[in-house]
Amino acid sequence: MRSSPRFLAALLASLALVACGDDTPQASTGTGGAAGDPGSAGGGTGGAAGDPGSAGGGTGGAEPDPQPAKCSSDVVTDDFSPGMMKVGDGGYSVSLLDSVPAPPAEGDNAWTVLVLDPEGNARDGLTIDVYPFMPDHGHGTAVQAVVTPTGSDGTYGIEPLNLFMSGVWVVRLKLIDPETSAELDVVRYAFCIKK
Ligand SMILES: [Cu+2]
Repeated sequence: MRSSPRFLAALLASLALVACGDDTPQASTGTGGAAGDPGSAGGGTGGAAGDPGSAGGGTGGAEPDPQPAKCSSDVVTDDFSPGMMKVGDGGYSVSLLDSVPAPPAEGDNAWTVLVLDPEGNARDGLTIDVYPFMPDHGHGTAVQAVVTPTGSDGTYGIEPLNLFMSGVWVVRLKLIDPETSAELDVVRYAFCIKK
């Protein structure tokens, strides 16, 4: 069940979206539709090229960085902001309420997330599987993040989120119904992690 074709399709679709520099629509609010047809992954019709080079916010920043992160040029990353929300194909939303440190950085991070169901209700009691992954290197982390409910308001703590090297990390959160083991939704964050 866990590696169902639907999941794989969704993953591929998301990767395709990321690669096409079109990740932002996932963050849109609104209940409408929840269409989610992962099958459209192969789409990538004309013009989707984009200029991935503009992803990381560019050079020439004010603060000198002795060891700038080697972020991929073809993965669009998110700019961290507290509360940033991702909506999965199934209509569930995950808001990243807080990250320690903020923005996420190399090493162990602690996240607090809020999960809402498609109707917008806080959703407690879910199993959340956490998959940090570096797409440019093809590896995750050996350190298993522990997910702990932090209240009865749909919030969960995630730590340690072991982003052990600088570069692009895609953190995938899989929402699972603990009673049926059914996968309810998947959302993902992508950050350029710096030292
Ligand atoms: Cu790596």
